[in-house]
Amino acid sequence: MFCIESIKARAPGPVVLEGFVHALRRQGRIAFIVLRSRLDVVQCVAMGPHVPAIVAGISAESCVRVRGTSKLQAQAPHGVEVVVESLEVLAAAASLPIDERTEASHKARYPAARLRQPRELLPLLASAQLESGMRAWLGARGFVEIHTPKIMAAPSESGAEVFGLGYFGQTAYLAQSPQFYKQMAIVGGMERVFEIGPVFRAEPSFTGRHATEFTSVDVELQGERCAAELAALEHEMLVHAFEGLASALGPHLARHYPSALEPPGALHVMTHAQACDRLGLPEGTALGWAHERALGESAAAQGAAFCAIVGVPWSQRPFYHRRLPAAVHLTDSFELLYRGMEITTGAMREHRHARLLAQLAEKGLSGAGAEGYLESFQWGAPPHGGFGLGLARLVALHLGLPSIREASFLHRTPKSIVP
Ligand code: AMO
Repeated sequence: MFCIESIKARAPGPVVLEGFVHALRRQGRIAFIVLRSRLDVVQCVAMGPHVPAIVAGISAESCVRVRGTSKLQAQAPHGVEVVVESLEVLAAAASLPIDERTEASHKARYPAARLRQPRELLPLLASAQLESGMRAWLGARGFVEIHTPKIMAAPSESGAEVFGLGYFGQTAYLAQSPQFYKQMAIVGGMERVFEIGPVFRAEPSFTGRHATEFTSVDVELQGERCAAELAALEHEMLVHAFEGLASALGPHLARHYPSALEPPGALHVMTHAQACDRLGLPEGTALGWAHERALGESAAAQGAAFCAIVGVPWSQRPFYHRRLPAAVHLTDSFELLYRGMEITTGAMREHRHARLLAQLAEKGLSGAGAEGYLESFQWGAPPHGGFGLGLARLVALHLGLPSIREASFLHRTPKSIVP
């Protein structure tokens, strides 16, 4: 692994570099070998009678080790090049089965080959950077990272979208979210927790917004606040993560995904009723993707990439969301749209045991398998709330990718579970 800035900072001097052959060009007794490490490339120059021996048998994308001397060279890309003394082929590459022009679904079949293209690798590096930016922001505010089981005795969200699996003679379920567990951590006194981990949804959807397995950023915290305050907290976290991303990968993003460098602006907040009004819909209408896009456009017209919709009807929310005391047909919950697409659902939770059970019954649910979650509320659950954010959606929207597949290393859909 190498970094072009550190080669440049230490030039002139001896270097040993390992990387992939990004490009190879021969001009008589001179050969230019462009070496790549992640997104960085450096030009290596081999000269003299040993050139044929050095370049013999090197194919594009082979993994090689170059020993040589770096020197500042104004004409070279990034102003530095390496004069090659020896080159060792560590692993010769057969020609890649895909290139930049290959159709995205076919590219997805070859993840290792796909990532050799910097434009395909960059979203994954951006995703990791956003993740660490969020982690740092949360850690600095006293949030504790937890890891909760992904095998559960009951569905954690809607029963319809859950994968069941055989589990020693009984049925278990893959976690649709760490919802119950993150709340139980709060009831247990952890005060502020988060988890960044896999969740599973048995949704037979083939859109660019859905996967059957994805990474969810789940946050939960103790304290009396309202949904708009939770949305503001998430907005602050995301702005921080965007800034960290821009400073880590700014020049690469500017080249490939310039939309990632556009400032998101202030958070735009509206009630669900106002959203319906703005769209000319009857109050209480369930909002779909086209509605979200239209709301995103109207927020963008006011300079806001983020739009929070608060006060979502109870009929559209899960049993654990707290209702608004002055309007019990509404919940103290929010959806966060980014550039016109939902990336988050969040809410204040119903923390009063009797009311939680009443809401469960009102939704026609038995709570079977979720007894541990439900009973914990008997022991004095503090007011709390939180949210769940789909990481791939965030990355796709931030970079302007056509779908979450391009924001994922290995994308899972109802029809794709290989490789
Ligand atoms: P929800 O079910 O809305 O809320 O999910 C939260 C966020 O996860 C993302 N998401 C998806 N991403 C890719 N593929 C999918 N199939 C998919 N489904 C959802 C979206 C969505 O906004 N427990 C609550 C969160 C909470 O209240 O804390 C929950 O999971 O970006």
